[in-house]
Amino acid sequence: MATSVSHCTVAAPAPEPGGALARLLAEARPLVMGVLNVTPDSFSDGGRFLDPQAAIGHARRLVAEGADILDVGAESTRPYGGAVAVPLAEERARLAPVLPDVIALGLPVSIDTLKPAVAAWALERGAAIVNDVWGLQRDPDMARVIAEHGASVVIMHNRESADPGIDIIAEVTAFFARSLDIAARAGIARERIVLDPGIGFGKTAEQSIACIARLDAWRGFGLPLLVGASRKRFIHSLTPSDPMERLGGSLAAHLLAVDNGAAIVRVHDVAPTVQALAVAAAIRRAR
Ligand code: HH2
Repeated sequence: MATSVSHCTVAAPAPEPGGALARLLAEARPLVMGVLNVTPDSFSDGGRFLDPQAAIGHARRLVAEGADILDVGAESTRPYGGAVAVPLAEERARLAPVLPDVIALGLPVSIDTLKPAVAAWALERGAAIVNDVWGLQRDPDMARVIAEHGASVVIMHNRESADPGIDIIAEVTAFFARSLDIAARAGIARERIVLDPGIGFGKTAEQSIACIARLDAWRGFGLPLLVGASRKRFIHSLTPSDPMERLGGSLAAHLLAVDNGAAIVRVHDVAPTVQALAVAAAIRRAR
C-alpha cells in the first residue's frame, strides 16, 4: 500500500510477519513475561488482583520493573490444586475492566485462556498473543481463532496426569509435533509460535526438572522456547516451601533455563528476575 502526501509518495510500513513478539525476540536477549492473574484461586497469588484497580496497578508495576510481555489470565490453570472451571461470561467479566488498561500500557499482552471465545475477544481488544496451556489440542477452534486474528501463540505441553514411567522428553516432543501440525493446518505462521514444555503440568517434580535440564532437546524445532517455573511445586519438592517462598528456586530455574536456550521466562517476580538475568549476562560476557 502507498499513500500520496503532496508531491512525494510514502510507502506504508510492510506488515511484520511475526508481529510485536518477533520484534522483541529479534533483540536476542532473554525476555521476561510478567504474570497477571485476575483470579480468586491461582496457586500462588489467587485473590490478590481480582479487584480491577489492584490488577491494573500490578500490571503497571510489572512494566516499571522491566517486563517485556504481560500474560493476563482470568481462569486458574493449576493442574492439581482443584481449580474451579470458570464460565465464559465470568472469565470475560473479570477481564473486561482490566484488559483495555493493561493493553494501553504498551507492551505485547498475551491472554492465558483455554477458551477460543475469550481469546478472540481479547485479540479484538489488542492482545497480541494467545497462551494456550493445552497447546491447541483442547479446543479445535483455538488454532482457527489465532490464525484468523494473525496472532502469536504459546504452545504449552500438558497432560491430564503425571506418569513417572514415561520418557517426558519424548512425550513433549511428540506433543509439540502434533500441535505444530494443527497450527500449520490452521495457517498460523511459524514466526508466531513459541514452545513451552509446561513446567508442573502433568509432570512429576523430576520430570519438570528434566524438562529444564534438557531444554536443548527441542531446539531442533527452530522455535523460541518459553519456561514458566515461577513458584512451581517442584521447588517445594527440593526445599519445602509455600509458593510465596519460592523466589530463590524460581530464579535458579529461570537462569539455568536461559543458559539452556529459553528465549522467554514467565514469572511472577519481575524485578528480581530482571536483576538476576542482568547479572548472569554480565558474568557470561566477562568469561
Ligand atoms: N503456568 C501457569 C499458568 N500458565 N502458561 C505457560 N505458557 N507456561 C506456564 O508454565 C504456565 C502458564 C501456572 O501459573 P499461574 O498462572 O501463576 O497459576 P494459575 O494457573 O493457578 O493461575
